[in-house]
Amino acid sequence: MPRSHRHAVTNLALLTERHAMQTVLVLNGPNLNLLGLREPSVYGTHTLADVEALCAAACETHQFRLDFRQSNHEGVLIDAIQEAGRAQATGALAGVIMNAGAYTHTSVALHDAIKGAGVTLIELHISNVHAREAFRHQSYLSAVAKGVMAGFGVKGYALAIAALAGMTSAA
Ligand code: CA2
Repeated sequence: MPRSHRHAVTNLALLTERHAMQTVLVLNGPNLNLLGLREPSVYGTHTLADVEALCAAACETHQFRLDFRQSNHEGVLIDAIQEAGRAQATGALAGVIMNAGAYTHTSVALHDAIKGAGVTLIELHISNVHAREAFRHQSYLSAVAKGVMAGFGVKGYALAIAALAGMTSAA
């Protein structure tokens, strides 16, 4: 095979590989680092490390690469969403699963970031926020999210990854 064709084949393989291994960003907001360590009656006994392992398994099933993060800082979350928007535009990122914690109920800045980044984002809550205090019924994220997952415990993360896989698969 001529050298130039060999390059074409290699490039095609790299391209296919890139699309087969899109990244999913799982973004966790304030206080979620305390998961499993406090309030087990509301959030269960799984730690954030357990959630990361569960997401890693779900990503392996759906042939995604996992980028798993947590921050207590609104600006850091906004930077991550902007970065995700750029990555999705290149085809490298399938989407974002975001548990914004209490920022869900307060943050116009996160709303604007998601909208501005044009990123596919699934809003996630471990608890059923609608069965809790009235202040948790309001979300600044829902209107700019592709979908909302709430009340399925930490298994919701795996369900959301499966939902993203369903959205991005060619079939
Ligand atoms: O149900 C969810 O996943 C929430 O997003 C969790 C947030 C809460 O503010 C939302 O209304 C619903 C709280 C995350 C803090 O998690 C903790 C876990 C253990 C101990 C203390 C806080």
